[in-house]
Amino acid sequence: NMLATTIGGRTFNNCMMNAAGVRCQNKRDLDALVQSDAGAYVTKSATPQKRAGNPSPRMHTLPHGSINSMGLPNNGLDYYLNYVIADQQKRPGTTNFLSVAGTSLADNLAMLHQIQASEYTGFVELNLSCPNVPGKPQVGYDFDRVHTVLDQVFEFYTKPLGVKLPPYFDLVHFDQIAAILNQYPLTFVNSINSIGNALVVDPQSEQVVIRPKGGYGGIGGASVKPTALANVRGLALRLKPEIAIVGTGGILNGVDVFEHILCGASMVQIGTQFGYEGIPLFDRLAKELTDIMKQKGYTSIDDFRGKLKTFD
Ligand code: RRO
Repeated sequence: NMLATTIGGRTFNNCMMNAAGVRCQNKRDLDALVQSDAGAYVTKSATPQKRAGNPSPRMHTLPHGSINSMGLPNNGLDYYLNYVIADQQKRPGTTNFLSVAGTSLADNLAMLHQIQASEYTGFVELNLSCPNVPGKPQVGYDFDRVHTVLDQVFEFYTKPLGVKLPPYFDLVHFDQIAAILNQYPLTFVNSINSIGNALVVDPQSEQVVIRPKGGYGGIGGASVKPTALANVRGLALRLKPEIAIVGTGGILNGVDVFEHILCGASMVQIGTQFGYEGIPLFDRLAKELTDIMKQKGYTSIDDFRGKLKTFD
């Protein structure tokens, strides 16, 4: 199987999956992903209790992507934890991703204690990069805070864990975040979340396009691909080899997947384009990446993963 990948000793028959937040909020969405060609699914980031999220309109389509300020609408941890446990009983041997995004350290620790005590054996993606909860800064931009969170998490948490990071824009920040992450037994790092707190203006109506936060929201889709690739590559070059990279951002076609893998991704996630295209996306991307690999004579993603060439 040409598209297979391995993370933390778990094998996935396809290196492509949804990104957290998009079409993964309820059982119907998740069942559709289970039936799809995706190699795994990730659930909408959970908080301890159900949340309605921010007022609408809270997502807007752009010519080259999307802007959102959803504000963490979700069904609460119990809902997603019950789903992934039932699924692992139905399909033993498969691994999926349970995303959690507490709006406080206490909430994250409480959720991880509950997951640790449960039967769940799959991956947890700890979201340190939600840009859209008013008054709650992105943890991933506060390096001391990331250190504190991970110190407290790994005091007790022993199951496979990864973190979802915001994009970084300075090489010194790649150095700083990698130096912190390398101190912990992380299974993976997922880069990037949306480019937070952007502002889209409609000149015709002279208005912002989404209601929350005065129109500020996170950008996803085609326009974030160069930032995503820089982050995937920047982390791949700095993290210890035991930490796999999940590449997210700007994937619309097989070429985009190929580029993420060249930059070091072992798995890729698709958010905005999955929102626009739905389940058929995964079959299309699998065909497109397979065609590229065949043209180049590659038989596995390990043949080119992380092997991007530079001039010096
Ligand atoms: O729900 C959201 O507003 C949201 C989250 Br938690 C996130 O991590 N990234 C994003 O773009 N939106």
